[in-house]
Amino acid sequence: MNRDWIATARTLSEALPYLQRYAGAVVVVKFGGNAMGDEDAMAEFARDIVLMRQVGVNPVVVHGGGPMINDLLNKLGIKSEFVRGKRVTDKATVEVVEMVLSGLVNKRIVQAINDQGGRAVGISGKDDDLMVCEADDPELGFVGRPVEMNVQILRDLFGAGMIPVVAPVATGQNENETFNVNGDTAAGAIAGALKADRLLLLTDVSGVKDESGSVVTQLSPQEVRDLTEKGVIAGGMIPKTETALAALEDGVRAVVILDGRVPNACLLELFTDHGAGSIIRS
Ligand code: X2W
Repeated sequence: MNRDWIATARTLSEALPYLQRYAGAVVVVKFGGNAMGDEDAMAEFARDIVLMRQVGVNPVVVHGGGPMINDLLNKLGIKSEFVRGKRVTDKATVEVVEMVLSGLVNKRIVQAINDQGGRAVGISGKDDDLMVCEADDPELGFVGRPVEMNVQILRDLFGAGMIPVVAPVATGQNENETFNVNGDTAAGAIAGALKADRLLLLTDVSGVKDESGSVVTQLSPQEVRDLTEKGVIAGGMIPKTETALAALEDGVRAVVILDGRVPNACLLELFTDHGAGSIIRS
């Protein structure tokens, strides 16, 4: 018999304890704009999500789309800048953010999942008041910090066999307010409110690195704080590790920061002995 088939059957057999462990689990997957890649990579990501659902996991996809927002802002001639990893968002910008995230990016992911035989439903933080925000910092304009989460809509969608795909756009506490929420922040708040078993932050780096530049496969919250104090965790990694620590405090069991460009990154993490990226847990 062909060796490849024997290896495939063995891989499936070895996955059994993981499949049993994650049956019924809630897994929140943050899919960043930089991790999205081309159509093939999108189809592969979608396939992993559909497989998760097929084996009894309840996945929620929370997406970003920073590069896609930049593209449309450039075409419209609207200038944009980031302060501490967050986009300064005026009235014109928040309209573009909502169009791109709730429209283009959200529906692209929904379609990719449905093309693989899943039943994805695209929503934003506005739907059923899933995520209600207040202004994060006056300097940032319409950037939201989640203050109230209503995750029943996600549980209803799980119960109906659906896969929720959430754009990080939220409503405010006053009428007619729209907030732009950092995708990692939104994924952390949703994972926390659901007390998820796993929060997977898919990005374009291989994980949290130590002083020598090698990826640390397991870290405690204290180790994260120490590496941050030493300046080893810096730049774009800071919002991710901050999200991770906040989510753990809210009751998420573990957070994994991993490279979404690695083929089948989610499956590698959940269903193999190997794991992927850096896992942070108490
Ligand atoms: C982000 C929302 C999208 C996002 C933005 O405007 O770019 C803020 O910065 P990635 O692809 O995950 O970076 N919001 C407040 O987070 O996209």
